[in-house]
Amino acid sequence: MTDPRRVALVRRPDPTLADGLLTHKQRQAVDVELAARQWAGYCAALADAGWQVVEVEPAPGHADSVFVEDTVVMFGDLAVLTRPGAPERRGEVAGTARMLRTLEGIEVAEIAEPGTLEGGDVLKVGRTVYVGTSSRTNAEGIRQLRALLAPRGRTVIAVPLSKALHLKSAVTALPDGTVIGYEPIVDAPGLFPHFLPVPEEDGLAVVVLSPDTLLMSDAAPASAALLRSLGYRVVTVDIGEFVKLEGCVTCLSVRVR
Ligand code: CIR
Repeated sequence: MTDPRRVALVRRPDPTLADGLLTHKQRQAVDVELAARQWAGYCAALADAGWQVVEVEPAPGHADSVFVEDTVVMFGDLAVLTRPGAPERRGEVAGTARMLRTLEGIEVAEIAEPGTLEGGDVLKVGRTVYVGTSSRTNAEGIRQLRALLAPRGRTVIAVPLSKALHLKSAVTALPDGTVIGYEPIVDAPGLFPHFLPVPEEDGLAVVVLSPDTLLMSDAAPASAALLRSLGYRVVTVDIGEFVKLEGCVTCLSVRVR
């Protein structure tokens, strides 16, 4: 059994990565070897920040499996396995489930048919859990998540989403609870008590590496400068090949604790 403290789950890009699903973007050629180097750089940034980087077993033939965040959402010791709205992605969940069962003290629940939910739609801010009503997450999935979390003292707030793939393709959160987003693709910024627009779409996604350090794409210098001016240290990585497939920094890992 692995001690789950400071574990970050990742999944190596599949050789078919370039065939990943697209919803809002036009297909661009993806350099799979460059993507592999970018992925290694992303994992190194997590490790440098003190995370124990643990690989989930590959899901052969699943082009989008590198976006491991979509397969599970962690709420403290509770892991909620998802049921992706994209049928092509459902085969990615079993490997994540097997990995989670090797982590000590983690309780595993799951979203069941006909519910659908993808991890990219779930944004945790303190005890509040915002869930995007995307093309991948349905009302039944949100109901099931609410039923799992209400007894654990967490409130699920559903957020309309029409201009982005996932909720976290439009907004993410800073350690102090400020929700940051790229306003042109946020349906209802007024739903968040503290909302701060960032100047670049590539700048809306942050991974909280520690209470004062954020990981973000290197393609958003003005947003990075804004976040630095707020007192955060910002580490940047090149994830350009994954952005072509509608991914961002958050979706490439699951921080367990
Ligand atoms: C998909 O369409 O499912 C992938 N091409 C991108 C998933 C990105 N995941 C995320 O932002 N959580």
